[in-house]
Amino acid sequence: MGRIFSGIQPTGNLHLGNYLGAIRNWVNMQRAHESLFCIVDLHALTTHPEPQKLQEHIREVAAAYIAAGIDPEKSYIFPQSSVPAHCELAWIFSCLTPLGWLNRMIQFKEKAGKQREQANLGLYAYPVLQAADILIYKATHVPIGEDQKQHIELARDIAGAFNRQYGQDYFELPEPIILKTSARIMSLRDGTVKMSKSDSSDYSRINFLDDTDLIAHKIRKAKTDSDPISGKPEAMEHRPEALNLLGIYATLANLTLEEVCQQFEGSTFAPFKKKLIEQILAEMDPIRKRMIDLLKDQTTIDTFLKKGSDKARSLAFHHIKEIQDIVGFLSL
Ligand code: AQP
Repeated sequence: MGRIFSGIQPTGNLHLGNYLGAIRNWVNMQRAHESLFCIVDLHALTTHPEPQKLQEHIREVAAAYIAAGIDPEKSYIFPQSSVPAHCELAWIFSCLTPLGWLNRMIQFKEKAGKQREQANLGLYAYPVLQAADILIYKATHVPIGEDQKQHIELARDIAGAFNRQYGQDYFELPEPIILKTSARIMSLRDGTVKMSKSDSSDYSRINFLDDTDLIAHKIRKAKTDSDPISGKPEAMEHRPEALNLLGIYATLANLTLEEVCQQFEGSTFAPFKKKLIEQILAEMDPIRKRMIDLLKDQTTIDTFLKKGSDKARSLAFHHIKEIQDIVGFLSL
């Protein structure tokens, strides 16, 4: 039984991509692994949230985890900021990470865009903190979406750099788990960009808290084309929005894309969208209802978060003491 670590930023608008690409898979994994599911609020600071909104979004992510089936008694659900050792280790790693490694990070280039000079140091150093998030718990496995692969490779490189610098195999290199069931969900308005919390258009995504009517409306409005569905996914490569909707259906129904294309071959998108709406509602409606119930009771959410934080802190504290000793800090 390994130990897994993963997390989501509390930046609001938690969406179907976060669910199908991450949370849904974690629910199954927690049965076989000791699991830490973090709410990475330190990372969220790179986007300068209003303090009150940040608190609200942290509780929303916690409620979403629990509503989707993460068991707060078994797995650790906690905000990153409640375990100071993440930052302590991030500093030690910062001193071992060459700038050249960070300059290669695609996500920084994408997120900073043309405003590179204005981008904050936190965004640039994000993958170093992410490496610390994982390694402070000596996590053996990290379930991630395809988009996070480069960051996990960097975490492995940093772990290797630490081991070499201090001449011991302290860190085992964490393995990324990129599941077949972990679909990359694209925007409902542009099938070439991923569904994202920060997209300015709410019609680009299905949010966890969207009600039945809104979900149906968003899917009906989702961009498609007037051609019928082909029986082969390869024949639709130039139709990214169409492929995305078929992919969402396939993931929810636990089918392959080929099977879904065959099932709907020759159909236009209007009848397909009706079926897709049914699939999404069947999965997301009960989660939304549980989430709303949980959010009415802030004390219970905070109790779960406190419990998760206590467990995470105690594990991290043990490791940071060993690490401080290895690097030569005095134990006072
Ligand atoms: N569209 C997606 N399809 C599949 N998986 C996705 N994930 C995010 N978007 C999709 C997965 O969700 C986990 C946590 O993501 P995050 O919120 O920490 O950061 P992100 O990847 O930057 O997510 P967003 O929605 O794009 O947020 P913003 O807009 O705030 O940057 C990861 O496992 C990720 O793979």
